[in-house]
Amino acid sequence: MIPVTGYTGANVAVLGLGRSGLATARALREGGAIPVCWDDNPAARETAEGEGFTCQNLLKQGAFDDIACLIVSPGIPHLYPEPNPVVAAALAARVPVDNDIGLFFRSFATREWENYDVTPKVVAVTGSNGKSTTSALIHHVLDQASRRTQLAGNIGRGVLDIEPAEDGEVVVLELSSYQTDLARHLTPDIAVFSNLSPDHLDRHGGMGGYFAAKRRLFAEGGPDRAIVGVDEMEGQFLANQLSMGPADDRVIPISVERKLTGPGWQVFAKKGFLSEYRKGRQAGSIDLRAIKGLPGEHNRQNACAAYAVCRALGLAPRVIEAGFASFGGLPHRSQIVAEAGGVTYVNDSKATNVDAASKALKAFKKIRWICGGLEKEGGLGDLPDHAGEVIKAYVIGREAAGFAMQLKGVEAEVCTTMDIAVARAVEDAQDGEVVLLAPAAASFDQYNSFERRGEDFVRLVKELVGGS
Ligand code: UMA
Repeated sequence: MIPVTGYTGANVAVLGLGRSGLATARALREGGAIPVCWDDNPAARETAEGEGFTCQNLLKQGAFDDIACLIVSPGIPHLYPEPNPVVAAALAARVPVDNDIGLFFRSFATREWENYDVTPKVVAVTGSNGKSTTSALIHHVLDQASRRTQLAGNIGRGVLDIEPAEDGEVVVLELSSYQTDLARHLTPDIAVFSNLSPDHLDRHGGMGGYFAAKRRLFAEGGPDRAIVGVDEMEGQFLANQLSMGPADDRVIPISVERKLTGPGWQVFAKKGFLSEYRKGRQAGSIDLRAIKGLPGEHNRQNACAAYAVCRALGLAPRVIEAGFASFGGLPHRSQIVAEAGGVTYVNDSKATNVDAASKALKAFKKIRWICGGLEKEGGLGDLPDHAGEVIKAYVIGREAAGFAMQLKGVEAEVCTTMDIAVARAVEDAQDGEVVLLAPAAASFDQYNSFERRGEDFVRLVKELVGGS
C-alpha cells in the first residue's frame, strides 16, 4: 500500500468503507494518521472494525471538531444532486474534503526516489467510454515490454492499495469523473481524455459540470503530456486550451474520425489502420483489424490513446503492436472466450444497455446473438437498426417472450435461461459465425451482477465447445 503522508497523529474521517474506503483507512493508518471511519451499511462497519478501525457516527454534534480532513468514497455524492449529510457537515465545519486520489498524489513520491535511475511515472486515463480497456491495454503493453507497472483506480482497485513504486515503474490509473471532481491533488505525468458523452449527469449538475470534473485532471497539475480525443467539441476545446499551437507536442490529439495533420504529434485511426505522425512525418502504423482483443470501431480510440501513451513513455511502435496482439481484452467486454469449429464465442455481458449492445453488434458479423434480461427504461429502443448482422437471437431473462417481441425483423427464439440459449446457439452456429452475449439489459432478474452472467456464459461455452 501507499502510506498516506502529511497527517501523522491527526484524526482523518473516512466516509464509505468499500474498496476505496477500506484501502484509504489502511493507508492512513500506515502513514501514522488515526482513521475515524463511517459507512451507512452496518456490515461494512463490521468489516472495518474487524480490522481494528474505529467507526464513529460522523453526523453527531461536534463530530468534526477534531478532524483534519474528510475522505469521501467516489460513489457518495459530495455536491450534486445534494451532498451526503456527512459531507455537508464537514463543509459547514470548514473541514477540507478530499478523496483517495488526492491522498495518492500527495503521498506517492518518496525520498527513496532520489536513488532511482528513472523516476516513476503516473498515467491517468479518463473519458466517458473505454477508459477501463484503455488503462488495461496500456498496463498490458508495458508489462509485455518488461516495464514495471501497476494498474488501479476506477477499474476496481483502490489507488492507495498499490505497492510503492520501484525504479522506473509506471502506475496506470483509470479515473472516473467522481474521482477527478473531488481530488485536491491531481498531478499525473501523462493524462488521457478519450471522449465525452452524457453520463452521471445527476452527480455533476449537468453536462458542463461533468466536463469540468474531467478537465480537472489537466488543469490542476498540468501533465507533461496530454492525450486528448478530439472527435467531440469538448476534446477540441480542451486540446486547444492546453497547447501553445499546432506544433506544441505536449498535447497529442487522437481521432478515429479523421486524419490529423500538422507539425505536432498526433495519432489517428482510419479504416482500421492506426497512424502516428510527428513533425509532419509518419512515425508508426498498426493494422488494428488484425488485433483480435480489440474488435470493433469503439476499440480504435482505446488503441489510439494507449498507443500515444506508450509512445510518450518511449516504447517503439513494434513493441506496442506486439503488446496489442497479445491483449486478451477485459472480461465481459467484447471478450473472445473460445474459438471452435470456425465459430468465435464472445462475452460482452457488460453491454447492459442498448447503446453498449449496439456497439458490440457493430463490431462483429454473422452473429448469433444472446440477449435479454431486465430491460432498462425505454426498452430496446432503436436496437434493431444496428442488428443487421444478426442471423438469429436467443433470448434470455424472465421476460424473454416480451423482449423477443421487440426484436422486429430478427428471427428470435425464446430460451429464457442461459444454458438453453448457449446450447441452442452452439447447435446452430456454422463456420465463420460469432456467438455473442450482449444482453442489452441488466442481469438482476436472473443474476446478481453482469459479471456473474458473463461467467455463466463462459462456463457453458467451455463445457460445450472447450477453450480457445
Ligand atoms: N455508502 C455510504 N453512504 C452512501 C452511499 C454509499 O455509506 O450514501 C457506502 C456503501 O455502503 C459502501 C461504500 O460506501 O460500503 C461504497 O463506496 P463506493 O460506491 O464509492 O464503492 P467502492 O467499493 O469504494 O468503489 C469505488 C468505485 N465506485 C464508484 O465509483 C461507485 C469503483 O468504481 C472503483 O473501482 C473503486 O472505488 C476503486 O477505486 C466502480 C464504478 O461503478 C467500478 N464506477 C463508476 C463507473 O465506472 O461508472 C464511476
